[in-house]
Amino acid sequence: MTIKLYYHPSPNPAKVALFLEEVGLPYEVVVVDTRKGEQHLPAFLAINPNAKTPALVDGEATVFDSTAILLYLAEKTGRFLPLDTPAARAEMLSWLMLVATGIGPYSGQCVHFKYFSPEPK
Ligand SMILES: N[C@@H](CCC(=O)N[C@@H](CS)C(=O)NCC(=O)O)C(=O)O
Repeated sequence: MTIKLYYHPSPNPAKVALFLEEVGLPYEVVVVDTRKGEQHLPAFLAINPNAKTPALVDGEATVFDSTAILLYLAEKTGRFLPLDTPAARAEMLSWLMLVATGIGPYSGQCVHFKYFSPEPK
């Protein structure tokens, strides 16, 4: 069964699309237009109750949040994982979580406040 990637052209979904392209796994894009509010439709909320893209359905597996999806795909394919040693895993997890909890959210807030909710001058 083909993987379905619930996608909007923005940074977090792009991480997953890049991974899938790099490993050459076939997948089908399901567009979720977040500018039209499609992330709040019941059919999508059943896949990601957090109402954000990306999300991925792979047969019986449903996974949302870009970092969870990257780890899921890395484990499924055996790609982009370091040697299975505590030191190598620690380094990989540290950089992955830095992007997930530091760079990603703060970049998102920067775009939001700069373009969508700017301070009144
Ligand atoms: N922690 C989530 C963040 C996902 C996220 O913020 N997605 C954005 C697109 S980059 C989105 O769906 N925004 C629509 C909204 O917040 O309503 C992840 O890493 O997947």
